[in-house]
Amino acid sequence: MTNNIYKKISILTLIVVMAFILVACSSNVPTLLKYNVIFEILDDDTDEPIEGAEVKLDGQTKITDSTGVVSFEKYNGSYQYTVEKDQYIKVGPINLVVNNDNEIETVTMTEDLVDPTVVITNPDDGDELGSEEVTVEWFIFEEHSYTWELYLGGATFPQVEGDQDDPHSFTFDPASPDFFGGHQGVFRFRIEVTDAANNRGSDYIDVIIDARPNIVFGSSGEGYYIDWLDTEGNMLFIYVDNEGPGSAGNSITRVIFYRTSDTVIEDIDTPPIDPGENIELSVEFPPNVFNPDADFEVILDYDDDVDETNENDNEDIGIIIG
Ligand SMILES: [Ca+2]
Ligand SMILES: [Ca+2]
Ligand SMILES: [Ca+2]
Repeated sequence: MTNNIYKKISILTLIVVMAFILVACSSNVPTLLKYNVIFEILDDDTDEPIEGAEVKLDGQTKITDSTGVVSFEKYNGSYQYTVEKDQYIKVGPINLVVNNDNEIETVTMTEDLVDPTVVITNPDDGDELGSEEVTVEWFIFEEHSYTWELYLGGATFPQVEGDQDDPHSFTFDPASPDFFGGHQGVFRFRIEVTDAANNRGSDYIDVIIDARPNIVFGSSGEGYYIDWLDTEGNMLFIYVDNEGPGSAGNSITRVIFYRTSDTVIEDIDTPPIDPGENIELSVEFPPNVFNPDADFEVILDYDDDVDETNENDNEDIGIIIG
């Protein structure tokens, strides 16, 4: 009984194995064969072979020998290739099909020995920037296709990049925190161009940018920076404006009240002020300041927390007639 079962199983196994072999032999299963793909790279003007051309096929890169030849081995399939060589116009990507045979691909390349020329036309070298938007503009002279990159300041990554079809200009606000906000100095704007044959050209300008804030006495709306409202608790109001192009961070506004025989100091925490913003600060008059008039001094950015375009317009003396 047990024997019988084993026999049945082994016969079944044999049938399955034979069936499998039969299927494998009868169906036309393609054998995995590699074919030679041979590139021959020539100068289209002289017909001479180009040595040292970089042929990239399906992600694999090889360099042509002195006869301008390089070869790959590929299975049947469809692949893309490019050919690059300095001072020749890049070729590809081009589609190549391997179908049961070796392939010989002859590629002719066009020489380009002329570097691209770029000229920045705006702004001018030495221009002073920082209080309004600026548009960088440039011309590129190059008979073949090319790409360009604009670098602002000491950046190692381009601010913008494009090719011959993109606008050759870039508009931005130098005083924005994304650019030079809060800073001042000489900054270089540079264009780098690379043509299709990998020739390079560049131009730069050095511009002076002052994108710092400037904290000044603001306005109550009545042309004066202080206000006294006796009905709201004997408060002194001080208006502070940022008339510089950059944003001002936190600062301290110091008020020194002069009394008959001593002084009282009040330091007011002053929040960040955007360019063009006018904020209101308030402080209570200490006792006995009115004797009968109230005399005081106000110093903006007392601890010099904010680097400003003008540090010499931060102090004033006030008097309110009692
Ligand atoms: Ca060129
Ligand atoms: Ca100032
Ligand atoms: Ca300051």
